[in-house]
Amino acid sequence: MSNPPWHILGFGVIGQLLHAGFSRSGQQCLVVSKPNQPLPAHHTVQYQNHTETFDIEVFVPGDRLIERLVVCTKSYDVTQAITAVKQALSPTAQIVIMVNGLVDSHEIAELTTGSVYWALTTEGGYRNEAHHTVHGGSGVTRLGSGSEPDWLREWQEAVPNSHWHTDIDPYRWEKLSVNAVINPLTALHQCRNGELENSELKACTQTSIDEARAVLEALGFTLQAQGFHNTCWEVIRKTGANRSSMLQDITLKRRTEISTILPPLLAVAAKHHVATPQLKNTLTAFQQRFPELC
Ligand code: KPL
Repeated sequence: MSNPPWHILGFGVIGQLLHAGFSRSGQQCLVVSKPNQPLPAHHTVQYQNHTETFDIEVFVPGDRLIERLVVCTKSYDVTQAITAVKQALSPTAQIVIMVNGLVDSHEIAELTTGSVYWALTTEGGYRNEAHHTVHGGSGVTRLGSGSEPDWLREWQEAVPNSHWHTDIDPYRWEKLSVNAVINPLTALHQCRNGELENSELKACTQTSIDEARAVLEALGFTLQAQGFHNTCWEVIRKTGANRSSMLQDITLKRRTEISTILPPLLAVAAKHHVATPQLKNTLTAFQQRFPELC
């Protein structure tokens, strides 16, 4: 029997890069469109040395139930987006949620009888136009939790440098911390990720890294805390040419994911009595500057 097709919910930068990966590896991948937002017939991805165009096959509800769903919407939209396709989900659906920011696992568990997995990626990309994505830098993708699902090999064919973790939580918090450092600073200073290393911004980036590292330590994620300095600077360098997703949102005057990134991290810091003055200042500055995009 052939493998069930993948379905992508949320066709932004990550959704388009994933769709391209599944298509390039010969796997069927349908895109779930938003009501009143029709999708074009194809989209284009500009890689480092070449550009490729991919046909878009749109999911039609009622055709057949969704067995494999990858959700890459904005973090604040996940619950609503899954609720909107709930009727089309198979009772045994495998759902992979791949977003920035913290999403409430309990809320999602109530929406499905299938299995829910979490994925996070440091792949960088940005859009020149709605359906033209520039692959801004290769990264690492981590997935979990529990025992390896039967679709893992196919996923790894489509998404290079993907790793399975029986416990994904430490990596979810690590990624949240990376985004808490990079995204608001790049948005506030309107700079590419790599520019955080220039002399003017380096000091406050480093202080943010130190504070986020202390939060990871307080949460008991020792391995991630120990490596956090290197992890964060490595993401900054590898995605140096990239405009962070938050800077892209600000530029397009779209709601940002700040509410699912800094406040959850600061709440945990407060609970564990970890001082985070730099991160708090960043949040305040962000809220004052972009009140309508928070
Ligand atoms: O996740 C990202 C984002 O922009 O949201 C990083 C890894 C910082 C890449 O830009």
